[in-house]
Amino acid sequence: MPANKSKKTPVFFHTDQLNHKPLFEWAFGQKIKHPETTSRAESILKSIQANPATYDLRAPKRFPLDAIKGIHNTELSVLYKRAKSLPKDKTMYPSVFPKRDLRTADPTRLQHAGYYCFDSGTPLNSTTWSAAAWSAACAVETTKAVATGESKMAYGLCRPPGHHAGESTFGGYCYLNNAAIAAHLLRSQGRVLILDIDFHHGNGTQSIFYKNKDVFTVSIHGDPKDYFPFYCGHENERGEGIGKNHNLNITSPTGTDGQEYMRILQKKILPIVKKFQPKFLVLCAGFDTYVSDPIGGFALETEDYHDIGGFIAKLGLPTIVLQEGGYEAKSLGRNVHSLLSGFNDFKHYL
Ligand code: SP5
Ligand code: ZN
Repeated sequence: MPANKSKKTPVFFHTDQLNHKPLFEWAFGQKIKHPETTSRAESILKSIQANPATYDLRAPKRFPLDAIKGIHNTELSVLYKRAKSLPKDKTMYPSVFPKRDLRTADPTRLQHAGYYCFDSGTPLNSTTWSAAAWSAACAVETTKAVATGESKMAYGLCRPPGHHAGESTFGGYCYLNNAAIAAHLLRSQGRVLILDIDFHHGNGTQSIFYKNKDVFTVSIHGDPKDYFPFYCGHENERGEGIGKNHNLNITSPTGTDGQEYMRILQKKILPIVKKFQPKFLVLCAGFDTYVSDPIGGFALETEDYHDIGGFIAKLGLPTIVLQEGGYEAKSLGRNVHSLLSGFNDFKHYL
């Protein structure tokens, strides 16, 4: 039997990731129930645990301080650690967001959180740092499982998600950029392609690698004219300096379905892979493209994720799959399993 074929897919998750429980967010003046719930992770876990012959569920053991430092300014972790001393029932919702070039801030003061944060949906409490760091640890372990050749593909159940977090900014329910941390670990071994299929533009990842050409960032998303994060993710953002033409934003209209999505992948992603010749792929796997997602505006069905997984597998690259968004908890586990099965059902070794 060809090597690897009988192996299970490594999956990483740490139970401390469940301690972070944002309760509500402010959305244009409305107080709404927070979409980024613990039930999301529980739905995925249930689906993983229902398939013990397919998945090997493990907990990361090492707290990933070095890996985080590889991407993020230390002020961010100083701020998150400061939030650890908040009383259990207290949450910090930043509400003053200064224009950066006009201000300086002190990350040991929680009231200054607004300097680092860019929206009103990403609060800090005593558990945020640990949950975000263990989420990043999942990304680190997933990366290792693939980089060592143990597995062609592995999945990090990263929650909270990461792709909106920048070098020294957080927002969009994201505190640490898990995908950027993964790519940074890999880049000494060769070129890395980050493909972001979350419904929202991966603005944090884009900004981190905007002036680099060894990490190519591509994001397929709802048009930021209408959707979060609004101020970037437009198609004319192509990278800067030596990074020029190493960032690609692909916007697609509200209602985009699986067929249209597959057309985008075939037409836009294949040529990039052919030209850029990455050694690794990091997939930012958001499922808020699902038809009944409460936030996203696309119309993908569960089977479409199977096709996407097959497309990704066909690229033939060692692949690090990291969880991003997806807010209909009851379908999330099923959709994650559909994507991963799509990858695994593709026969690499025939
Ligand atoms: C990781 C990720 O997917 N983050 C997304 C952050 C989106 N935050 C803005 C959500 C605005 C919610 N508006 C609800 C409108 C429902 N019709
Ligand atoms: Zn999203």
